[in-house]
Amino acid sequence: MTSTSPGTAPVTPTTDLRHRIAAELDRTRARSALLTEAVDDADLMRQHSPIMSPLVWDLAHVGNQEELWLVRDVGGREPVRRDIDDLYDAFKQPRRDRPLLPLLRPDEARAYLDTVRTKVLDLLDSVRFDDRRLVTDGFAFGMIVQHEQQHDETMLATHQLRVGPPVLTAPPPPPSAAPVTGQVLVPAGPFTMGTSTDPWALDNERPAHRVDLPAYLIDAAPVTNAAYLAFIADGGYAQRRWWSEAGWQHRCSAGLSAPMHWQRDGSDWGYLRFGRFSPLIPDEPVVHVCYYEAEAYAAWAGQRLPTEAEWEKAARWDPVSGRSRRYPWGDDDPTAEHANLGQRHLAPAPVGAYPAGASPLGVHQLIGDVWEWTSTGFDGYPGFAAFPYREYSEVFFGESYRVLRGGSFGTDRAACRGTFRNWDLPIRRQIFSGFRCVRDPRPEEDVR
Ligand code: AVJ
Ligand code: FE
Repeated sequence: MTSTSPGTAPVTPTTDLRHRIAAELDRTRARSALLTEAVDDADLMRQHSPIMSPLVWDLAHVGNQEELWLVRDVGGREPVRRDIDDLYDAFKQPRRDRPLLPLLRPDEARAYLDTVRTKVLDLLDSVRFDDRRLVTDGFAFGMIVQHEQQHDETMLATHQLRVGPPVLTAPPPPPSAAPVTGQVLVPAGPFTMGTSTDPWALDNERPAHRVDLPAYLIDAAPVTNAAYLAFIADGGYAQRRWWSEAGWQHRCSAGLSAPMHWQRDGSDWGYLRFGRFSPLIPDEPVVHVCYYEAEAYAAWAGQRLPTEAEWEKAARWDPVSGRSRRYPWGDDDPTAEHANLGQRHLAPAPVGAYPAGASPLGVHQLIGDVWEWTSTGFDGYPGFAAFPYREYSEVFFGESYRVLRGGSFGTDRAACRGTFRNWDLPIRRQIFSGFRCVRDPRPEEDVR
């Protein structure tokens, strides 16, 4: 597997992995820089919502995690700033208190990130990828890339909560190639859920295991603004019967009456998106709804939310081979043709905009656009083992959180795949969350 040409270093799979890691680290840092250079220092230090961190906390926290895992653990090097570990420990510092901490100032945070990154690129040159499980196939580096990308998405959500003139720009998402409506039948039978082989998959995606499901019908596209508007117009928010007990309680105490960031525009609706007001686009997936709103809509529509397994089977199961794919379209990494990912656009794309990203059964936009709520609580798969630390996943296991799948327009491709699991509290809607519905076949429907 080694090829050499005169005068150049041998190109081995390991050299290739080093280059790929360096490129991913670099690409990711450019995104963090964009998100934090878009506003001034005072804005970076400010807290835009009590449930979010000041942007400068996210920035330094990303550097601190990189120092902990790559510089100290993988590299075995001396600490750069052991004194700031506690400040950037998410478990020691609740979000609401973070603006009061003696945080690194923006210039200090940037210098810290640069120092850490220089050491990481240096140790990347000589690290042995077969030494320990932590570095096998570059896992620790992949974990740190994903961590930074996840915080970048969180920072993007903070930008959405920021009050003030727009500071981010991006071209609009592509138009719909053809309308996508109705539901797709997923036949009964087993499929492989999770993975034991994807090298950068996180602990909660492992191990691969067989799940047998009865037949179900799943929406061919996420629920759109137009559909959600019909629920609102029909008094959906005013009728107790569509809401679960906990959902109704939350709807009342929080005074919910429409998705977050929606505003009345005369007799119409619009939304305020990254500081710009625009009329509602009817065929765009609804975004910024909490779990309880999704659940109520589904009940009103005579549907239910998919379980996590139903979502994953629709996204990964190939009826021809019986295999589970990495993505709905196959095993290849996403391109701009497949899915609306990576903050390339600052909005979900209308349904039908990504025909090349559809699953073999014809389910569209499972990856990208909006995170999709599932009815499943966040738990470990059978055989789960925390790796490399309990605080990433395991401490969140239980019924308090719901799993979301598929990634949003703000999710990077490095932190998104058919097996990737996100989770949040059912009341949260500052994230880029939407949903699709499923239903069980009726007895008279012949689904074999
Ligand atoms: C997987 C998105 C729920 O942001 O709380 C970031 C990711 N974990 N730092 C979160 C994460 C530690 C996590 N989510
Ligand atoms: Fe973090």
